[in-house]
Amino acid sequence: MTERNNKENLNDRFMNTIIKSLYALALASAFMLLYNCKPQGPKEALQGNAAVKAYVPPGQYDEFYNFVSGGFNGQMSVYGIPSGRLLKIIPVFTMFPENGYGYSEETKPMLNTSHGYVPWDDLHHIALSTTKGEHDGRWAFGNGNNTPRVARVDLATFRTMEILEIPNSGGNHSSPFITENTEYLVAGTRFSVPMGDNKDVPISSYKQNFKGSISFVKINPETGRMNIEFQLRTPGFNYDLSRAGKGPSHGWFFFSTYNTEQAHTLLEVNASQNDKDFIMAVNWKKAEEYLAQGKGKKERANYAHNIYDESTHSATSTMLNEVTVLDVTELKDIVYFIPCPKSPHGTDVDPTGEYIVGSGKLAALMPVFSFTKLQKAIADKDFEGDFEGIPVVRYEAALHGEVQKPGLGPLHTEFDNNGNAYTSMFVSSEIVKWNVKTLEVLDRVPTYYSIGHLSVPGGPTAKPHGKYVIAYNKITKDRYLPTGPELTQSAQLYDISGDKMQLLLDFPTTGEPHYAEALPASLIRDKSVKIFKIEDNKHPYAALGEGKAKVERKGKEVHVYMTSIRSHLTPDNIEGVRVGDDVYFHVTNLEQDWDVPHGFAIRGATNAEILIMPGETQTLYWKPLTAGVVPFYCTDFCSALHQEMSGYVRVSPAGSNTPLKFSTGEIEATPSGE
Ligand code: RUQ
Ligand code: CUA
Repeated sequence: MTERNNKENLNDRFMNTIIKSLYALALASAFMLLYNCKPQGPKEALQGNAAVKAYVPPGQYDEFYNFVSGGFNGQMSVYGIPSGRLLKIIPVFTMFPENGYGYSEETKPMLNTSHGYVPWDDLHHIALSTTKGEHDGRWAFGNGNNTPRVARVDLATFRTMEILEIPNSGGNHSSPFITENTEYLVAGTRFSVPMGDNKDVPISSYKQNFKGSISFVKINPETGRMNIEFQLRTPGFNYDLSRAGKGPSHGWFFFSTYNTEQAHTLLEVNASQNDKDFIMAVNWKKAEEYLAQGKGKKERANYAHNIYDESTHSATSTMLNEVTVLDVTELKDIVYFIPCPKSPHGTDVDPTGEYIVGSGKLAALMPVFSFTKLQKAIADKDFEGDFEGIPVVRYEAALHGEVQKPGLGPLHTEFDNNGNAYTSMFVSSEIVKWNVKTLEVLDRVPTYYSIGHLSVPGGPTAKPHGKYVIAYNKITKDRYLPTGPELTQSAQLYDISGDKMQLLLDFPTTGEPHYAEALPASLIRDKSVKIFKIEDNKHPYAALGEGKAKVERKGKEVHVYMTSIRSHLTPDNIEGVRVGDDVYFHVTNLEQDWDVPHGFAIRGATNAEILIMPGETQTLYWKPLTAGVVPFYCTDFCSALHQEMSGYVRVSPAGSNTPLKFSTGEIEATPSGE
């Protein structure tokens, strides 16, 4: 084909897509007219007892914890449901000045990667650990979408305990999704990239050189520790989202894919050509067999594994250098493709484990596949062809049925405990409720506006708790007081206990919420850690009592072993520090009482404060650059005498011989001549 022809071809396709998009827009507007986007005035807002249903009286607790991804803020936030009250922000992939995460010496290793210190990421999905398919309240996992990583948060401390980098990945979007007993967490690459020894190849050689990769991260059932057990090398296109099978389909994973066109430019047009992309069905038990037979190939790979140790209150970062790869184009029966209309986004498995829902972003219907039929089609070799040697199952052979006219732009589906599904419709801005067996649409409610993910408490598990669905919307527009060009992000709570869904509450969220999960508060409330026992503190620089406080010099390094207790820091007078020293304040909080953190900050430190929990030690690094006397203080209003909780460091010029001295409560006679 000549270049001109190529261009014309592209132009044609571009026009085609524009026409299709216009058509979709027109349909969308028609929908908007039908299902008016604006609330119908106070009538709708006050319908029934909406306010009462979302009201949690002062002093009372919410029924559910909602763990919400923060998207581009790299954090996880925790809300109470039904009140929508923000309870906590958990920094995961992002530095957090509020408590010193990523700023303190102890937490810096958490953000180490093969690229060095990466203090930001884009956290899209949450997975709460399960046992026998049900929430067990142990851990929350999250993905770093940009610099591929997965993280584990402990639900007893609400802290990030572990971050594992994912090598051979071009962006970790289809992650973290977990198996029913949290055996594995998956991390699938969104972008295919060149892999192996030669990665310096022309972008136009996508079809030959670009590959996909799915990491199976094994979770230690006792400790929660993660390690990459194996990676599947898969055909080069985009892997978007995933869900594990459960019950009868336990042992399988399902991934949505797009860009099976294998385009590398203007994907908006070029990746929307195929009528159907694939849902990739992965038989991971089969992969385990191959692994046990030694069929995996060891490959060099460079990636960081960061672990926070609760007894030393410190993280360590270890660089690992090998992964085991199983090539699914060579090893048969691990992977099958199911055709799925028009660039599927979400793929979701219902609580019984029998039905797999595909959500084509550009499709006018939603296919629901049957696991039983899929197994039969595989056994009967009922295939319509292959893709790079991988069998493509005949669409109708695996199909349970199609949800007709569900709405526009289906993205994600959650389930209740009565056999119903709830699908978010991005383009028509609504949640659509339908029956999983009969595929009949039962109800629809508008969302304000452009819903992305949605969450039913327990929605992805074998036993959904039901009751509510929460919408996480992409556009906020006029729902709140304007705050300049950037508006707050927005979630909405709906009651789903009746036949008809009912809007109860709008609440703002931080960052951009993608996926979220909710579990009953009773699962974790009572095991929440209140303090760290001081006698268990194994931090090498801890001062386990005021008598142990001291200051030591090792060359240019000055280590201050400091303690904090209401309402003083020990020592609070330090002399003998010199310009250019590397000063480490190791602050041990001696309190053994719930909710009494102390903070520490010193003037001019190019650093955040640190916030130290009872029984814990944290370290702030400071390099004084000018001589003088520098105040430091506690940043957390801890008692009536909090403002008194402060001290001074005297900094002398480099090379001076001011003796090293430290004290608290010592009053000397004013030295004469100084
Ligand atoms: S995505 S709005 Cu990054 Cu989970 Cu679907
Ligand atoms: Cu300690 Cu304020």
